[in-house]
Amino acid sequence: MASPLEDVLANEALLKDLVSVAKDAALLQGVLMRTKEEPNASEVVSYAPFTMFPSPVPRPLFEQAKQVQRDFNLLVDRISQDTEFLEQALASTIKVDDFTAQLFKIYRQVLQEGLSQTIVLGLNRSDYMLDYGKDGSTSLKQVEINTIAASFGGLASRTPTVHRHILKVAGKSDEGVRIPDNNPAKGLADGIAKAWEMYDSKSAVVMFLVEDFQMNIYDHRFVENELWSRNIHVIRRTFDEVCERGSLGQDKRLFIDSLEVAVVYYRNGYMPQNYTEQRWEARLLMERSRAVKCPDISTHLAGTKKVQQELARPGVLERFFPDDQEAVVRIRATFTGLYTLDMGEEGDRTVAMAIADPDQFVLKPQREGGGNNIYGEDMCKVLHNVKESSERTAYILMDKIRPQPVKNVLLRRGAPLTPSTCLSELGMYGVYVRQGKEMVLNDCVGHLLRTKSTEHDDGGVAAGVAVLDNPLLC
Ligand code: GSH
Repeated sequence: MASPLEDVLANEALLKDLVSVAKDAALLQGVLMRTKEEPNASEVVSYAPFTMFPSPVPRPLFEQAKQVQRDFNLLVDRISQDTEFLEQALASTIKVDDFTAQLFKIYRQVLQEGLSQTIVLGLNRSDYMLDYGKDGSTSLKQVEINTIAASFGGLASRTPTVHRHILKVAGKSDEGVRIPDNNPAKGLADGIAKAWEMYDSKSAVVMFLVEDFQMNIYDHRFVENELWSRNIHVIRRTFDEVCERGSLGQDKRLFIDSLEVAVVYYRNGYMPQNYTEQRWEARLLMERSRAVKCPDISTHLAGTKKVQQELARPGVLERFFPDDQEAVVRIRATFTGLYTLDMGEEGDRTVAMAIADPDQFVLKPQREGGGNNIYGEDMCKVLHNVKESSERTAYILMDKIRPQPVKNVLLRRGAPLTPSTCLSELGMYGVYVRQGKEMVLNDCVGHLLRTKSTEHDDGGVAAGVAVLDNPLLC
């Protein structure tokens, strides 16, 4: 796609001048990350990787993504309450995928014990690419929905100011108005604050469940500080700290270091390597507790790839929206082809189809955190190896979405200054709070545009592949 900033991108001398303007603007706005060398110290930090310029996004597709977010919030929330559906959808996956099986074990245990909390808090991000059709049309296609640790809402709240400043210095101030305002940090905090308020204990805290290595801490801090500004006490604890010092008190209230926890906000716990046997115990402890979990175990499961694939089957969305055909149509319009690899004829057809034309598809395991998908020759190898065994049901197959490449400059610590051919992914942040049967909050609270070089098939910002960006609405 032609960028409206093509003249600037071709001007080498200007780009050189803009590099330090851009990096300093990011530092001044707090678009920061800790370094790999010192992931747990704030003594020396760097800018979070970002693009020099915003990337073009058609306004109607941006609006479509915003509008469908409330439907997705309802969908995720309804799936999380449908035990029969989750059992059926994940039956084949949990036989072969240990991670999903562990999550499912906790889910069953919590169900059996009976839910100890009726307040549900969902903070998610639905990610899309803009598929460029052979007829020249562009359409919004969902990549996935992240129901746990959906990140970068904090930093994304500050990047519009950075890009507007860069455009001004580049002599393109007029373009700045096409960058939409964005404040997911506030919206995510609104959701957490609502759940905290409904928990109804002034002295209880919000606990961010964090990693051992916390490079992305500033992203968290924007949300934390929004909560502190409302006089909500926030603590940060790791799984190991919960293992050592967490306990359940009366009525299954969750305590750590003598503090009662009203809300557990998971920014960790979405990958197998986040867990040890003890940490699984800690996850179970938190899930059994009366604290509001974001996400609770059923909402975590609702975000799996297998569920995403099952939703694309005819009639399944209708199950969740029996009286709202319009929501079904809005959601379905964002789906691309999704195919089962379950044992049986349908799964056999999927294998054959993928091997015959690997470039059209992506093979996805049940993993979060980026960089797990399998493409091309590698996909064929994996499928050849697993096609006769139930191991194949650990994956789903999806049509490859093909956005139009755009030129941009990716600014990353230590990387050379050269314009790259890039692809972008647009995410929308969804926030909802439910108590029992009543939805008390359901909103789209902002967006995230991430851009990566076309050299990489897969991977987000946390995985070190994509960088932060902003839409330039056109
Ligand atoms: N633990 C880190 C944090 O909490 O900031 C990273 C969490 C993470 O990787 N979250 C995924 C995500 O939103 C969803 S499970 N990734 C976006 C990206 O890396 O671009």
